[in-house]
Amino acid sequence: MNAARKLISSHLESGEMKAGEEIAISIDQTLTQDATGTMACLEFEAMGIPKVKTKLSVSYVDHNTLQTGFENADDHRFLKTIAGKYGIYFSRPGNGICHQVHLERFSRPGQTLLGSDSHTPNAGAAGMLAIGAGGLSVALAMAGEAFWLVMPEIVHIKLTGTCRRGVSAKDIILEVLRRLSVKGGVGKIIEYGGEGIKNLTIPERATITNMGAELGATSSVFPSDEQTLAFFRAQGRESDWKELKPDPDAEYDEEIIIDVDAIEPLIAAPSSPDNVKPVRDVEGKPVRQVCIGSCVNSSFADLMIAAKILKDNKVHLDVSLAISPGSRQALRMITENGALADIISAGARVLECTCGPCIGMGQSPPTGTITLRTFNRNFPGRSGTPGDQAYLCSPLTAAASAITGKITDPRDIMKEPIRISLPEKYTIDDSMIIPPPDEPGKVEIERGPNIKPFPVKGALEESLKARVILKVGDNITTDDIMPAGAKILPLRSNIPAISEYVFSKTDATFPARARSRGSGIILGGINYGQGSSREHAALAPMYLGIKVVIAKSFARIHRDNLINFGIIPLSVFPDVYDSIEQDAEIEFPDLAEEVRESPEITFADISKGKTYRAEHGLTARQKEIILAGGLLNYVRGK
Ligand code: MIC
Ligand code: SF4
Repeated sequence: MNAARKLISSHLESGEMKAGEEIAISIDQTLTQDATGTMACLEFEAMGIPKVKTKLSVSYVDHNTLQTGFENADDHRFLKTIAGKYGIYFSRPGNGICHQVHLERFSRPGQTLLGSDSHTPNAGAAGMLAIGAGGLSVALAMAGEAFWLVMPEIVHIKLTGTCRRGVSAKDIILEVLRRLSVKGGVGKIIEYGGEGIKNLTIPERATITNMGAELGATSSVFPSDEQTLAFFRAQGRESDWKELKPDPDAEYDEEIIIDVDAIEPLIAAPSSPDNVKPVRDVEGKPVRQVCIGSCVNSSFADLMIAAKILKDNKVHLDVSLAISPGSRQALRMITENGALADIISAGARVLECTCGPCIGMGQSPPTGTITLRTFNRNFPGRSGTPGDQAYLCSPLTAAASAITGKITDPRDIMKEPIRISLPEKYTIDDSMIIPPPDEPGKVEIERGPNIKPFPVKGALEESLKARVILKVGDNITTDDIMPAGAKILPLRSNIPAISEYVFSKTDATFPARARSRGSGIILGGINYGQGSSREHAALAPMYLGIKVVIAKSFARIHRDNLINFGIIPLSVFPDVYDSIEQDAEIEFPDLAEEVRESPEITFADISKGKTYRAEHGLTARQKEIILAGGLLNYVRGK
C-alpha cells in the first residue's frame, strides 16, 4: 500500500477503496477560518449538538482582520464565544495564518484533517490526510459525521536530485503545475516520494502540498519520516510524531518522475497558477510591488531567505515590498535573531501575520503594473486591482526582484546558495491559542448585527422552468463567482448582503436579473468553480434563486458545495454548451423524478426547440441531498 491508501484505509467508514467509488472517512481534526468559519459555526449550531465530537477542532482568525467597520470585529467576538461554547480551540487574530499555525502546532502524522479552506492539504507535509471542503461539510465533521468523497486515484510524484542554486520548493510545485495544469489533479491525491524528498524540510514540503490545491487535487501528502520527526522535535511535539511510509512494493495509479536538479527558477505569469515559465523568459520587466507571505511561503525559513537577500541592500525606489509573516512564531523568531531588522532596514513594509494581500485585504497594486507575489493564486483581479498583472514566484525571486525593481532571476544576485536549515528548536508560545473552557456549555455567544442566519432551501421541485442568467467560459474560479477583498469579505456572515456581489466582476447585473427571474441557471465551461472552498459561491447563488449549474466539468469542492446547498451540478458535452445561449429558457419536465430514478436528466431549450439528456453523476446519497433541498435538510431529516 502507498501512504495515501494507508491513511484512507485506517479511516475508512464506508465504501470500497476503488478509484471513482464514493467512500466515507472518519475525521480526526477540523480547521475553520473566519471567512468560512462564521457560516460553518452557524451550521454546526443549527445541528443542536452540545460539543464537537472530533479529537481536535481549531477556529482561526486570519482572513478578515482589517476591521474597517464593525463587521470583522463582531465576527471575531462571535467566533471566540462560539468556540468556547462548543469545545473548539480559538487562534486569536494576530496569531497567524491557519495553515501555517496548524502545521506548527496541531498537525499529527497518520490523522485526518478536514478544513473549510482549500489549502488545508498544507498539513499533508506532515503525513496527514488533509482535505479542503465547504463549511457545511466541516460542520458535519465537527458533529462527528464521516466525510464523503470520491475515492481518488493516487499519483506518485517521484523526486530525484536536489534544488540547485536559486531554486526552492516553490519552483518544484510550479514545475508540477506547469506539467499538470490547474485541472490536472482533479480526482487525485498526489503522493510525493523518491530520494529527492529526503532533503526537503517540513515547511518546504508544505509549500508543495499547499499548492496542490491549484492542481485541483483532493489532497497532497508526504510520508512521515526522519525529516518529519526532526520538525516535531523542534516544535517540542516529538510525542505527536508517528512514522508513515509507503510499503517498499507500493503501487500507484500513475507515476511521474521529476528531476529536481534540472529545475530552474520558475514563475507563474498572469493570470493562472499554471501559466508557468522560466524566470529567464520574463526577466527585466519592471515591478512596482512585491509581496512575501501567504500560507504557501511565510514560514520562518521563507522569511529568513528574504532577510538574507535583503541584508545590506535597499528595496528599489519604485517598489513597495510588503512582508506578512505566516505566524507569530515565525515573526518572533526573526525578531529575536535580528533578521527582521535586516528586512526593515532594506525598506520593507511589515504587515500582520494574516492572509492580507493574498485575498485582497489591502496592498492592491497600482493600475497597469506588475506585482510579484510568493502566493499561490493569481486569478484575475484577486489582488483587488482590476486588470492586475500578478506573478507567483519563490521568496528568492521575489526578494531579488524587490531590490532590482525588475523581474530578476535570483541566481544573478546571489553570491552563494542560500539554504535555511530547520531550527533545532522553534520558539514556542501558544498563549494566543485559547483552549476551550472546562465548562464550555456555559459560554454566552456574542452576535453582532452582521451575523444573519443562513438561508435554507425547500425540497427539490418536481419540474422546473428557468432562464440561463449567465453563460461563462472555462476555468471560472470561485473568486469570479463570489469575489473576496476588503469590501466584500466582511460580509461573509451575512448572505443577503453578500449575494449582491455574486459575479460582480463579470456582470454586475447578475444578482438583480437572477432575483427578478425567481429561478435561474448558470452555464459554465471546463473546471467550473476552481479555487477556494468558499461555500458562499454556492450559498449566495442559491439565495438568488439559482437551481441548476450546467457546465462542461466541475472542480471538486465547488461541486460538493453546490450539492450541499441543493443546486444540481449537471455536466454536459461541449456541443450542448455551445448551442445554449445566455437568456435561453430551459425546461426540466421531470426533474425530481429523474433525480430519483434515472442516471440522466432531460431538459429542453424552449427558445430553440431542442431537447437534451445529461448524466447527473449523483451518488445515491447525493440524490437524497438534492431531493431534500440540501445537506442540512437531509441531515435533519435523518
Ligand atoms: C482563498 O485562498 O481563496 C481563501 C480565501 O483562503 C479560500 C477560503 C475563503 O474563501 O474563505 C480558500 O482557499 O478556500
Ligand atoms: Fe489565506 Fe491566501 Fe492561504 Fe487563502 S491562500 S488561506 S487567502 S493566505
